Amino acid sequence: AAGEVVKSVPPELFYDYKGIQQEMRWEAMYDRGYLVPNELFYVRNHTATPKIDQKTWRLRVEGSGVSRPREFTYDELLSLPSVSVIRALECAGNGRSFFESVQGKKADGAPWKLGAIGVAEWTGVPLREVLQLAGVKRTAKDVMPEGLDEKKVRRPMSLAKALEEDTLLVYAMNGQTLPADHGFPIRAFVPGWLGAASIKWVGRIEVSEKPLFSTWNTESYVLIGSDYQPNPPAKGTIITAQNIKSAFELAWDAKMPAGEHLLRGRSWSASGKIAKVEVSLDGGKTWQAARLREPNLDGAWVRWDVDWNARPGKYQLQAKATDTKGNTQPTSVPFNAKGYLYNAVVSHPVTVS
Ligand code: MTE
Ligand code: MO
Repeated sequence: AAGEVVKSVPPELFYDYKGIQQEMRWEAMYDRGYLVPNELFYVRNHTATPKIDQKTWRLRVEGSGVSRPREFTYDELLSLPSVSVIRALECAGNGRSFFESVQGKKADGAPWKLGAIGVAEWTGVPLREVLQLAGVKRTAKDVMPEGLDEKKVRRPMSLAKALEEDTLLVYAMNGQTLPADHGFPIRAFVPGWLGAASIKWVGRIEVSEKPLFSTWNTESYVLIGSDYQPNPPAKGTIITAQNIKSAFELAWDAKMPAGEHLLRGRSWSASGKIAKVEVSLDGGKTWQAARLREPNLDGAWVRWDVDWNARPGKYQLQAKATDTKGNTQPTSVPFNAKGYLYNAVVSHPVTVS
């Protein structure tokens, strides 16, 4: 149903799945800058965007892992030291539709192509500041932010991840007050991890001396399939870090006139900067190095381009990125039931006439 997210999601900019999952169309990035503007950033909600009044909103920090459980008002939180980072946020299910279109196996969930990612500047208070004010214990193990949405979406992270300097409680996105759909008044931002760890509309943070679980790390956001082992109480491998991928800034499918084109795209890795991007204009037979365009920020993405004198015909364009740690995109990915972490090289269909 329409109206479940607050922002306007015109069909030329987004694919809509059930009114609550809005995928950025990559062609809309072609003439834009490094960051994805808030209006074009993908939205992934489990239910409708809640409306929260920041005057009555409180953040409660509690659990066996803190010695001084306490509450913060919005103003108290905003008065704490803050930092800004430019980083990618990506859904674990980004690329899910390719399990079906390439492998013929349908995975559960929204059939994202590659637009469930964005890069923004996130401004907020390091989570560790808040944890320290609540007297986080050395013996604390897991930290679990919880959303104020209908299903109280929540998912734990290790204390070590929570204490990293760029794990944030975010209140601004690209210099603007955090939009409702992206978690107003406060969202977690857990860099490099699956998007689901970056809990929106946070109202409570549980800190525990025991490992924490929720259905979002026992049933959802786990890799389930014959290549993965159950990991009780989780039904499979619990996902933490994201991987490496590439996308063309082209419509899906793309149609273009014959002649000279500047093909553009972006590549990203959660493990480091992109070292090189190779592009194939003939379905993987021959490859050429794309030109990389600065900036190339760690944990964000790099823009790249190649010239193409396109003759009439049907093409499968491919892009393959390698990061500075040597991670590269594989040719195939083992199937998992919920369709996470598909990062094989994708064939992008283009018709030139
Ligand atoms: N937080 C809450 N409270 N509820 C949600 O449904 N969705 C998660 C995460 N945080 C979600 C949430 C998922 S699966 C992703 S991919 C990101 O938010 C999406 O963030 P965005 O909508 O700002 O792009
Ligand atoms: Mo997600």
